[in-house]
Amino acid sequence: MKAEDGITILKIGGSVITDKSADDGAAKHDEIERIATEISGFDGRLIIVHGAGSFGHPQAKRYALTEKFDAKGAIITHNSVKNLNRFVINSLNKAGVNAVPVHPLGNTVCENGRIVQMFIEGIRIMLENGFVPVLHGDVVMDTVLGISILSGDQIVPYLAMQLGAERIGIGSAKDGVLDNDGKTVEAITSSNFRDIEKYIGASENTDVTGGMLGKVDELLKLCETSSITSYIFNAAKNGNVSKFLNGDDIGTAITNTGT
Ligand code: IP8
Repeated sequence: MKAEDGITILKIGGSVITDKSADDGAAKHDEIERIATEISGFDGRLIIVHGAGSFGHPQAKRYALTEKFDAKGAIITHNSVKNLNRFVINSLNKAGVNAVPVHPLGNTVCENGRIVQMFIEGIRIMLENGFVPVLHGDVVMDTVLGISILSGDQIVPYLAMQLGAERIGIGSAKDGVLDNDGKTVEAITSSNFRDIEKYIGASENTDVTGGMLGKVDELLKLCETSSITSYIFNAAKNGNVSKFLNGDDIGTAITNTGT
């Protein structure tokens, strides 16, 4: 790894590494291990953010955390997603990646659900020293609501802006954003978003943070303020995480080029 290498941010969706239809944490350990092995082949500066899947969404829903403050529910939800993070960290370390956990609960403040502050100096130093920080969707403190649910989908563009990331990949369980015929949409820009928006289905499982539409929305906002193109691709397909990390443009590009 060279210090001048650009930063890559990879999100691994909760639907890829957990059984999202379960009503309590059910991890797909084989998938976590496969993805960890694919990541171990990468030699650049990398940040991983993973979703919560059944380790966060059902718990947040059970305690209605997007509607009201509930301290006990917040702790239960955080502890659950922290367990998933431990599985991810362990598999990455086993595969030879120097992965370290960064729990947003401890370093992030939101206002009405939007990040207003994140202590990222630690992440910067981790990257300089060859560590791979692994963040995740989490419960965080909120200046207005007390606590809010912060999606990994919001963390990714925030970090990309703050750290000037070069490449962003969102590994979901679908072949990118699909059109009405189930075909992958090649590129989404702010010009064609309104047409494509109607195809973007809601998540089949419990998702308190907006599913695919939430992802596209966050990445389009990033495009408006930067020239960073993001790729939404299928991380459940063997080899796709490696392909993305090796520089292939796969899945759907969310971009502002050509607008
Ligand atoms: O799965 C959600 O994060 P996401 C976080 O990245 C919780 O949207 C705790 C439900």
